Amino acid sequence: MIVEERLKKARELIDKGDDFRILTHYDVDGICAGGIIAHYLLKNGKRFHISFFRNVDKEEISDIVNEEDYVIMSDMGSSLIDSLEGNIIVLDHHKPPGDNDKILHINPHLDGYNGAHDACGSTLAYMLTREKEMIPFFLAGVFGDKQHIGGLTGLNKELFDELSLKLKKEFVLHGNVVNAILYSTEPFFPGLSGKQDDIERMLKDLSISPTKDIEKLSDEEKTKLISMLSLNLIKNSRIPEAGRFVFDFDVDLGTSIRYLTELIDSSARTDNQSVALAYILGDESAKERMEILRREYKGRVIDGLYKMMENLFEMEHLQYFFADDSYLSSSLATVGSLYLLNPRKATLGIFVDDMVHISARGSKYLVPKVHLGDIMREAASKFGGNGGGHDIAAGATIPKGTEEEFLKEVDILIGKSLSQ
Ligand SMILES: [Mn+2]
Repeated sequence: MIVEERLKKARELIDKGDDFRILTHYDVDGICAGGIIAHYLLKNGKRFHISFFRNVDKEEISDIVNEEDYVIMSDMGSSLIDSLEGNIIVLDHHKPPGDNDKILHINPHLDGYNGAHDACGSTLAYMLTREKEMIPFFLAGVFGDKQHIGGLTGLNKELFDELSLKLKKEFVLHGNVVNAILYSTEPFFPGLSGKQDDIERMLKDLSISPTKDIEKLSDEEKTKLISMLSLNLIKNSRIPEAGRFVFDFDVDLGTSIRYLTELIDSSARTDNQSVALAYILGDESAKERMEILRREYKGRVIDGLYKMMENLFEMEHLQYFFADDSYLSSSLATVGSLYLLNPRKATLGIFVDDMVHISARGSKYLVPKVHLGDIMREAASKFGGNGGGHDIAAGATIPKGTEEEFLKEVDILIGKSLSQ
């Protein structure tokens, strides 16, 4: 297997160096992958300098690479594979345009795996370093990239089996009952999330003390709470199975991996990657800061969701809304498409600065026929923009003023795919 062979060579290369530059993606998977590697370097007496990237700019990366003796890229790098040479390790799971033996290119696609599902950046980082204490962060990367949805496959499944880890459906909320509902966006409970007085009123009706921890509720209290929240989802969501969203897959390692993923995600989306990194490297006090960031970010998402529900525009095969920033636009599109909006239509979040940025999400109803990444690419190129991505999650950037025509084009292309 190419991956295993090159991982071994990568460990040998790390043994040789003293000083490493880690370049990693800004999101949960990127933070976890980069953090797992940084932890390994420190443990082995090496120094590192880590940088987080939202966009992989070829010139910027090659400037850095030229200055450094040893470079490790995680959750990114395969797209630049042709241009790299030297003491470089690339651990990426995005589909590579090719291979390059002038560096150590480690990508599950090279062994015939599907990088969208079978392994993510943190999977590869864990396989490189094999440090048991980093298992929660391997898992958070998998959850962050939503690779566990639909069941584990490929290298993820192999590691789960090897480490005797179990994916189980659990109640999604944790900790203080009021706060748990107050900041919940996955799922989002319309009329409760973000509204403390309404939550307290509901809890009073159910005779549940608002200061209690969910873990300490009696079976009867928990059952009442779960049915009330389920009912909220059934009433407010357009997704037929919404009532079941109060349970979701999790791994219980003393703490909930789903919750850990939310904490790291909030650091990522508020551009506080270093806080999550500090936590991965063992600074327990960083958890409190992540908690604050989670509340801050969730509060913004919840405000955005209420606005989205009031200002949603519908076309035949898509629904769209405007958001205040680009992180928010993608979070809102994700939450809207997974938990709230019409699952028979694509969901598009639009953010405008000097260009128009679109985050597009499909659904399980659309995916068999509609490849949003291809549609974004085709429609954007027609209006002088760029687009692409996965079948279910994609994006595009187009010039200002073309958005109306662009949306019409996307609507037509989705319709065409559906009728095939
Ligand atoms: Mn990733």
